[in-house]
Amino acid sequence: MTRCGTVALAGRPNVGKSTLLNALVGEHLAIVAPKPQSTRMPVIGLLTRDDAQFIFTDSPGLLEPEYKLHEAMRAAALRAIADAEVIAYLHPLAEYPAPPLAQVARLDKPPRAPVVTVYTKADLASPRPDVLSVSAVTGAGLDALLAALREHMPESPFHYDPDELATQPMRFFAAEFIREAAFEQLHEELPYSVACEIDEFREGAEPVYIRAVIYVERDSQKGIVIGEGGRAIKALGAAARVKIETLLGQRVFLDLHVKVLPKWRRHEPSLKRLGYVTP
Ligand SMILES: Nc1nc2c(ncn2[C@@H]2O[C@H](COP(=O)(O)OP(=O)(O)O)[C@@H](O)[C@H]2O)c(=O)[nH]1
Ligand SMILES: [Mg+2]
Repeated sequence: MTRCGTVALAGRPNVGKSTLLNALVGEHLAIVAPKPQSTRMPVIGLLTRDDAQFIFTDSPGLLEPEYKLHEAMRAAALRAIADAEVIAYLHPLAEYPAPPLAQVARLDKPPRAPVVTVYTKADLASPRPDVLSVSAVTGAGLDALLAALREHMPESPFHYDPDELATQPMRFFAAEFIREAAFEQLHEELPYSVACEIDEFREGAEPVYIRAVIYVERDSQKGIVIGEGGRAIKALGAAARVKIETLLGQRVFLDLHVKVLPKWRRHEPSLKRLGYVTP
């Protein structure tokens, strides 16, 4: 009998959830940034190894909401925990020991699913023999982690083709990679004001034609994103295009536009339109 189930990667912002998802799946699916709170929506990654199929969900970090977008992010993180068959609770090894997940997530009651505590960024701390630790950078500990998770996975037929890595549509990843480029190229708080919407995704074309809108919250931000003579938006678009082409395996023409959606992070209808589900 095979095993198959969902594994939620949970933990505070910046503990390495997205990087670990990518390392496990072997493909850059989830966006990663040195700044916290880059992940806003769950990203699903699949790994089928021997008799086990792992359905990993990367989700936003568990945080105290400061505005409406954060409420949507926290709700998504809590849903991922509630829906999981196994919870991989991530915490940096350098900050050993991890506080209880229920405390970090402010859960009323302990989660239904078994919790496997995983210490991350092991390459940055001295080793500890008594805990499960991984480094997404060196790959150390990943096989042991999979073995530990497998023990908790229900017996079940596979839900997906063993060759599949992702379940979400390419337009989702396109929007995410544009945001990732924004996190790389824009400074300070500006990436947090960036949202992205794909207006058109023409697969039949060669190169694939993608029309995307970057939303910011104020006119002054729009000026910065575009930059002098359009230089900033050009560089951002070029970086995002390469990321999209890598996952898609096809050449892309990225037609990028910048618009202002005033205070969208605090505005329920704007959040809804951008696909963020508030509780
Ligand atoms: N040295 C090292 N850095 C890591 C590791 N995993 C993640 N990071 C870095 O930690 C930061 C946050 O990672 P990310 O995956 O975005 O964290 P998330 O917010 O929990 O999803 C990024 O700068 C990553 O490059 C690791 O295993 N080793
Ligand atoms: Mg993340």
